[in-house]
Amino acid sequence: MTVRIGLIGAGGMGRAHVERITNELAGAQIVAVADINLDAAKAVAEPLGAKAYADGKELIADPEVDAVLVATFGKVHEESVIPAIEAGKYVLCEKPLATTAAGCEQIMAAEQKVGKKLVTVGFMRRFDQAYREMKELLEAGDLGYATLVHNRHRNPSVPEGYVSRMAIDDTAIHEIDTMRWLLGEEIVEARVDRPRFTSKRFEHLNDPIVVVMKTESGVLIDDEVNVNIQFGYSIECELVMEAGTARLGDQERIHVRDGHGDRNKICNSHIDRFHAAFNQEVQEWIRAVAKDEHTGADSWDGYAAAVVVDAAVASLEDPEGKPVKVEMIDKPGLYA
Ligand code: ISE
Repeated sequence: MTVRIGLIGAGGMGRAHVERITNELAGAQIVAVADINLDAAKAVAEPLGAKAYADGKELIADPEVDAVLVATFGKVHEESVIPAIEAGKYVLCEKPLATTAAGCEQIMAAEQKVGKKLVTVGFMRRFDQAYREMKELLEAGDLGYATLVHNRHRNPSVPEGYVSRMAIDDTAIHEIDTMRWLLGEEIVEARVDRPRFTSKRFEHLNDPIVVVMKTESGVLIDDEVNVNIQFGYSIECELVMEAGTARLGDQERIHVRDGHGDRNKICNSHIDRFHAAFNQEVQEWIRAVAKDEHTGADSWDGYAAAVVVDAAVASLEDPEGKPVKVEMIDKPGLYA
């Protein structure tokens, strides 16, 4: 079966998904593209012989669309995700699932009504080979349990429209999800520390910051979010266990040693750094949809990330930066 996918949102992320589905992955085809800017939708759709829509809801209602890929701005995710659930179609929604916990709860309510998990949240690091090996190593238990995790999330620069809370709801949200998944437990508390800020930032931005989180069992997680580091896109993670540590390779590139030094090329964005992880994520989603199965992070994971984001943002906005407890509803049975 070829899964017929409708893409909502023809921006950079959406176009990167079209490229991988069309040229790199198996089992699916883009049959429709929607964007509030109809010309942008047409520019992506026409070379593929796909239909173009200005309204995502029309794309969702199209009987030739089997599954929906949502790559619009986080603030408008609910307006595509909920109608797709109501139409009984599988959805791969880029992170965040919604920008508020209430939005995520509405999405979970819609899924519970249908009685089926249809939503996958695009937390692609769960599909990264190195993170997967780290999780396997931890779960094998030979090195004991986790005590600490150190993370560094660095972007070369961000545009002026990037505001301080985005360091958490747009950037650190990846570590928030990855840490819950890696450790297999919830984050219960978050605090934001502010070091000396870089002169490379726009004046309105707190940058860098360090998000410090604690899990149910007491694992301490730190996450340096540093979004104007200039030199490139760099993700680091070190898991500390009782009798050993595991560290992620820094870049998805070869290592060269020659007369100029010992080095690897530096990626510039998440799209190249996590190229293989995105491919793996979308390929597993396509296979799962064809078998009428769910895969990847579910709506509960989207909700859990949103409530940790809320706690961290509250600490960021507190002049004393006090730790804030994460408030969570009970997990609905559908996500058990
Ligand atoms: C972007 O949306 C991402 O998802 C990237 O992984 C992250 O590094 C970046 O800060 C975000 O803006």
